[in-house]
Amino acid sequence: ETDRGDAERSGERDDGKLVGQGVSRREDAALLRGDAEFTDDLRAPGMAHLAFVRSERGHARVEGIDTEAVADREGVVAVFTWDDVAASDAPGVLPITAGPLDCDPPGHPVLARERVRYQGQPIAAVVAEDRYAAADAARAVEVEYDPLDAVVDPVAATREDAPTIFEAAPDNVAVTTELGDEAATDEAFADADRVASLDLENNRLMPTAMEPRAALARWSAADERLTVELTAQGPHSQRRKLSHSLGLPESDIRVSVPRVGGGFGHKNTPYPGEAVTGWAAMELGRPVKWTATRRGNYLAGNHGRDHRTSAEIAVDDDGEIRGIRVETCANTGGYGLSVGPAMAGNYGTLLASQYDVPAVYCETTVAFTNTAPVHSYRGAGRPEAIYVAERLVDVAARELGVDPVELRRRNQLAPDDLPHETPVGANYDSGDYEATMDEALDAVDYADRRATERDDEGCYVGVGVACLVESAGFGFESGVVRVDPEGGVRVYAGTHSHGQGHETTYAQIVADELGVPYDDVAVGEGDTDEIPQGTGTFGSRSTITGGNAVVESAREVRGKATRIAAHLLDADPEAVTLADGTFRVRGDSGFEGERGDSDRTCEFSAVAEAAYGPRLPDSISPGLEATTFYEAEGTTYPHGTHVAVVAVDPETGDIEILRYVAADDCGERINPTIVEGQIHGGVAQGIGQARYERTVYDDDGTLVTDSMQEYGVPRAFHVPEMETRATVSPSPRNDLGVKGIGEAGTIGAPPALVNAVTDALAPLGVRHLDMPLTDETVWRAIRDAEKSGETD
Ligand code: MCN
Repeated sequence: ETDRGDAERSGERDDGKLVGQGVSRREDAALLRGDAEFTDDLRAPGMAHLAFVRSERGHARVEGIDTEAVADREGVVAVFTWDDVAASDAPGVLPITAGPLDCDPPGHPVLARERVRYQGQPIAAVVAEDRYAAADAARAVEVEYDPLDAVVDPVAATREDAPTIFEAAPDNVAVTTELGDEAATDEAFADADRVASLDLENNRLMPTAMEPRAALARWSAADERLTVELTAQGPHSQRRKLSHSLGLPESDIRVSVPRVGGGFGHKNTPYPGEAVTGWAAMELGRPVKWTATRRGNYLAGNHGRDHRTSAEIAVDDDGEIRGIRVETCANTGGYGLSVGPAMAGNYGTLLASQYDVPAVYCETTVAFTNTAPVHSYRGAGRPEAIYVAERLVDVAARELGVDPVELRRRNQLAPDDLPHETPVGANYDSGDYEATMDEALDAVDYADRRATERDDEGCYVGVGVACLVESAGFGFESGVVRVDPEGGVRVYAGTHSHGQGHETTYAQIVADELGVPYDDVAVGEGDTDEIPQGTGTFGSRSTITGGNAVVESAREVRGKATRIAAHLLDADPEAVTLADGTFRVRGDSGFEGERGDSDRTCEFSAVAEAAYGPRLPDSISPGLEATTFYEAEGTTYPHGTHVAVVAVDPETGDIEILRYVAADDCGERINPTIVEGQIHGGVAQGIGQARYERTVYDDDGTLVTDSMQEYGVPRAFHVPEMETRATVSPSPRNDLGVKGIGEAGTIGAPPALVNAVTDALAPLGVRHLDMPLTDETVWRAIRDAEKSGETD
């Protein structure tokens, strides 16, 4: 089914191809009707339920765990602590996947070993006949703590007087990384006419997927095999992590991922919850299910961002950017040993944004603190980097007294400059950055907006522009195209959609490539038994890697199917074409079989049947399927410009977003409607970061914002109408010409909004405000500015 409205808006192709059309998402009907199955919907005969006893302390020695009182309770099956795990064959520790660190801390134990390092860390697991009995019993387990001093701020954690979190890292530094040439950058700064500087905080966020994490594990004694159904962004990487923690070979584990209600990066890392559920199922020999509560998810699910940055930009009076110098301290929490430190280390690669900056230097210190682990949250380092760069450009423009758009224009890389290697190691592939920016500026009538300082109600009006580049396409991916004897096509990929719509877009890609109807192509993801290996969905990588993997497999299947068809049609394979599921012999082939005509046809289903039957010639092997392990020729760099127009009420500090325009370029768009949806969702989350979301810990490591009452996730009415525009610069680094789009919105929105609000308040002398820009923050800034104006 094609939604013509969307398709027309997005420029439907007239060559009949599905790629490029706004086909409606096929997964939505089941999701909207409530028919889709999520992990918590699953049941297994004899299933028991697991609940965690979580640390209520941010930092403490665990002196005793009194499980006796609950062990005999009705319905309680077992209570486990670290001692039980240690007595089993399982290593019981999560893998350290952070890349090289400057220290050698112990891995995260699945149940606490003598010490807890963040509030919410699992200490014991209670398994009971039902979920309520498990939760009640977990609450009744008494833990005796010897409290230790805690530190929650990353900068404070690196000070000499800070409590030590891991003996292996006495200074609490996980790793320090440098990017770029320090000496060359210092020189550029010394030579430049001016230097503008900025201290800023990238606020800590808690990913709030609608569905909390969950797992259902079954141990088959007969097969000696563990099956875990869970919430994840990549089944194969979860299998690898479980294999590590449980001491089982990967081949003895099947991971199956049903529908997932959002991930945003936080369902991609190893956790105690899933590992302990698997371990308990093996230990008890019966199925065990665990579903995190919202509070449990907030306490112990990975968080995102949390950077403290001092940044400087060197510019000449004519507006040429000479250099960018950045020092960042990133929080990685109590056990940030997964992607967090690596992500924080790599974030500097995008600090040049869209500009030709000759010298960039970035030093990042990643610090342990007594907070939940910090890892990737939608954007994973890119929003942090672009926020720094785009705020710096605005501040520099203000100091030079030039229009921020003109300063961007003066320094933007031109299409002919690409490919372009930045001083911090990014290698941009393609794009017309200025044209994309102009799309967004035209849409908001930039010049008019800029001329308005206050509206009729007395509100300050501001325009904020943010140009962005992101990197996408990491690692390999597998793609299988399998045709059954009846002609049904089944596509599998190692990625896993958790809201992105792969079932629709992969079917579009394969239907085009194979020449069969869209409805004949089914797409499956998420089962390690269906597809041997995979990397997963994160970093806006799926279309680039999974999409191109299924294309290559479809091409191979089409080639073989054409050879079989040629045999059946008694024709030269070169003369056989396939469209809409029918093979035809081209009339001008000059090749005539015994039927003597050129209108010979054969259905795809007949070819499929022949592939598995006796009609196959000896020269062609049976079967009709292909597996591809695909790795892109290089990273792709999607880009865009987001523009926000705001009105700030001086009486209340309220910000009204009058216009929000996102012009993005993700190369060839497989499905413009889905692309638009991805931008909408990302912008909504970016607005959340810019305006509402603030994670607060007390000094002792207690999470204050541990529910949706305290944590400001934007509601529908907080998200304005937004408009999307597109430019298309195909990536030369993969056959589909695609780049990623899953994170652009979260990258563009925070700097666009902060630039807009600081622009609005510029007449008052407000230069910078840290996110979130709550009404109170803005109101105080206005009041302070007015007061100091009075004093002046
Ligand atoms: N697409 C397209 N044309 C392109 C690029 C993408 O049509 N040139 C389509 C894709 O085929 C896919 C969607 O857009 O249907 C997103 O594709 P892509 O950019 O490849 O990103 P991934 O599929 O790898 O998704 C990851 C990305 C990330 S990193 C986060 S975090 C995120 C996001 O996607 N989390 C999400 N979008 C989300 N959307 C939902 N609903 N829920 C989440 O948790």
